[in-house]
Amino acid sequence: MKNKTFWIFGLLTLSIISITYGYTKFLHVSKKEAAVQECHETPNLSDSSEFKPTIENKNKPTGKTPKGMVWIPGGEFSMGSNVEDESLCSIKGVTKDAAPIHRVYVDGYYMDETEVTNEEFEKFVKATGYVTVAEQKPTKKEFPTANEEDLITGSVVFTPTSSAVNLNNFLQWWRYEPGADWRHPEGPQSSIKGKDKYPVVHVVYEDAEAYAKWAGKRLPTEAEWEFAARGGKSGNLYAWGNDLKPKGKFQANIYQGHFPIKDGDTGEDGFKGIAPTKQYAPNAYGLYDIAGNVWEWVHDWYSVDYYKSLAESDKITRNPQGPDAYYDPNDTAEIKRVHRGGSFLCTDQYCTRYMVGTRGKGEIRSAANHVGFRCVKNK
Ligand SMILES: [Ca+2]
Ligand SMILES: [Ca+2]
Repeated sequence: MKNKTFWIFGLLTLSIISITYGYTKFLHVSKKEAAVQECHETPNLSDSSEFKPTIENKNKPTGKTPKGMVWIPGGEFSMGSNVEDESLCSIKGVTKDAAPIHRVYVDGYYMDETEVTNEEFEKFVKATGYVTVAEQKPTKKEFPTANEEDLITGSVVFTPTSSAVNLNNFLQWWRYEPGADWRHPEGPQSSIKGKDKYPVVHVVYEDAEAYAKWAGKRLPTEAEWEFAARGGKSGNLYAWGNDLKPKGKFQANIYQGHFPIKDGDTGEDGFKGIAPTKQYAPNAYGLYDIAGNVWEWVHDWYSVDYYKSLAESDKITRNPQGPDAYYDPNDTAEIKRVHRGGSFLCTDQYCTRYMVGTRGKGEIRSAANHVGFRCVKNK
């Protein structure tokens, strides 16, 4: 990475990377522990009795289901995760922000059956002339201490390491790439030609929100996202059940092999890197890639203790919209909203956020090549 782009990499994108991988506890892990990179274990189901059955609403809309969307009935469900071995090779409690399990009710809604694709996003851009944040030159106003020559348009791209590395420094496998944006996911020399059905990436929260508004939709709340992802089931580890590979078959585009080294991704699940949408079976509600492929922005501010605050109430929380403000004591400088579902880079060696109850988070104006979104619509 060039020196002049290093600072902007830090300012713009440290949080999206760090947060996405839930590194905060990780940084406190000893080098000896962190060096353990090959571990393939099944997460322990903690106390499944904390989960109560999902009670789906019975009413269905009489109107026509919008094209490319599915009806999610809504209802009452147990939200969150109490699994301790979520990631980072048996380092317990990495993502305590998904605990405790708490009871939530959401009204029914339509949801995009896939992540928003390049083809769909292009229609929006053509219709509106919209310019994403990654395509806009950073300004002095936003980065007052930066030198003018360092204000370079671009985004963050995953870059495999040349050899095995200790997983305690994510800067080793991410770079700020000048000219990277949704049309050029790997940098200016790359393109989305022939990738119409791939999820759009390098979109920040406001880009996702602008698309949703144009489409007559909105971003899901975190509760809506999780209700939909669970597919009417309760307490499962994954959107499809409790076995990562039922009958030996992967159900989502995640990462197998040695992370994050060059040629380390074996693509055992069928894809090295990002995949077109709809390559795996949908969940019980007909949603594709709700786990893996790309992270998905949701509406809620990220607050580390939001679930705890909801669980302290003895009432069922109805249609929660997230906390009033973001809060992350481990990183007070960044403004974050929630990401859900994990990505093609999630691996049992480092980040198992493809597990259905777990959470991610991202700085609201930071983009990367593993974050996208899908929308919902009221009936
Ligand atoms: Ca894969
Ligand atoms: Ca996804």
